[in-house]
Amino acid sequence: MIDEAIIEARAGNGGKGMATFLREAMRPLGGPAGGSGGNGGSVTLVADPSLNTLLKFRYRRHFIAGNGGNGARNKRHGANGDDVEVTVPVGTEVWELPKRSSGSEVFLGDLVRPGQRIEVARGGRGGLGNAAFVSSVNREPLLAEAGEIGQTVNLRLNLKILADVGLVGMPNAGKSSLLTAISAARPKIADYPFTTLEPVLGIVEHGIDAFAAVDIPGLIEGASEGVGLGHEFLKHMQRTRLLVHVVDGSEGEPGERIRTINQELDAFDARLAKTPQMIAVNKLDIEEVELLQDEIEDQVCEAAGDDTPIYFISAATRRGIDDLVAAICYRLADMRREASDAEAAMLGPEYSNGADPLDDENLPVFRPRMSNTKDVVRSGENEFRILHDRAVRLAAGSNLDNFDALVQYHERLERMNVTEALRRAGAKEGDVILVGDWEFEWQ
Ligand SMILES: Nc1nc2c(ncn2[C@@H]2O[C@H](COP(=O)(O)OP(=O)(O)OP(=O)(O)O)[C@@H](O)[C@H]2O)c(=O)[nH]1
Ligand SMILES: [Mg+2]
Repeated sequence: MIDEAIIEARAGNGGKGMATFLREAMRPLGGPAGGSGGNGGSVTLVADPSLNTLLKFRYRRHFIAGNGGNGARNKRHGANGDDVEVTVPVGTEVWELPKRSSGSEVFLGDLVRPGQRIEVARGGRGGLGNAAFVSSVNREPLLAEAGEIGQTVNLRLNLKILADVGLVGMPNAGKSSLLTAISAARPKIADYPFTTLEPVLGIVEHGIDAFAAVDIPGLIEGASEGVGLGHEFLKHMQRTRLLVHVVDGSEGEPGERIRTINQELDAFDARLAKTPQMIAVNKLDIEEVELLQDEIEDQVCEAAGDDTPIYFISAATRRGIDDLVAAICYRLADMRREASDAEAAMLGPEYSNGADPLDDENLPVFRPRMSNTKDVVRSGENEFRILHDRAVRLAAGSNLDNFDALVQYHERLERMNVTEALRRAGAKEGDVILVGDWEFEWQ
């Protein structure tokens, strides 16, 4: 199963605003007529319940949204760039990789509900054309803005299966047999350890109730340190609400085996070890299991604790299976009732209440963080560079060699508080001010 992928999402740049004047034969005065640039397209991840793995990202890793079109004459806006939607399986965690090797990953969000979205890279806004700068004091604006650069992010997608119930236990205990008995899933079953090599999800229906269960490879002592198939599958247990701990009743020392598994869960994640459990002692159809039932129960109870319910089942003959499924449903219903509203929204009761999850207005929608840089830096002894985003874009879209344009630019710097920032940074008359490719003297 492919449950991790690295992708790049690149949003589109905003289009450039235009600085131009209407010069028609019949209208000698004309007027500023440069249109604004269109917005760059964004890249959004969408949770799609029809996907089960991140396999598709093996073949495609780059997702690039369209650039905004440039503004044009006659106040014509540039077209907006095309957005890109990338579908991912429900249960995908999204992490932004650091831009520098020294940085750390940033968690962007968790797509736990069908239809849930995360905008991971926002398109740049289009630059304003000079028509947009007309005001009562400036009827002939010469300025226009360059478009904003779209965000580019590298993401690590980590799929953690979302299931209500996780089946854990030693190899050969009968976890896959149990999943087969209770759902339409058909995992491989065989008489040797490590039959199951990757997680299998099944939907279990019980009357009008239903829940999702996930079967993972068997665990053995040292699994949390990589022994056997290791712990890499345990992450799929982290979001279950209930563990059904399957024990082979026909093997000796059931209590010891339960303790071993619980120690491995704890070594992997202490919270996982606190997930409520039910014990399913399997293979009740074998005669000695039935004969030793009381003894087994005592040992299991001692290892698992008094408040952990114990069920005797036979996945092979289905004996005890209905009782176990009913008990799981009751338990889950109790938990849903107990969970606070906020938690309930995250846990996703959509399997049971038939509500359309897309209708949920409380669905969290994640947005990318906006970078926040300084407005001004000192770049030399008598030299300062303007970093303020709008000021930089305004300079890039304009011709500051034109004296009138430069005067207007200074007025804008004042309004955007960049003048103040320059003063605070220590700029004095005669100092050199750099902005993008432009350079002028501070006055
Ligand atoms: N007699 C009997 N045998 C069973 C029962 N359930 C499972 N088995 C047998 O036990 C063996 C292991 O079953 P699986 O369901 O593959 O066990 P598992 O826990 O998924 O094993 P791994 O995937 O290797 O961890 C198979 O030979 C099954 O036929 C049962 O209720 N009674
Ligand atoms: Mg199995």
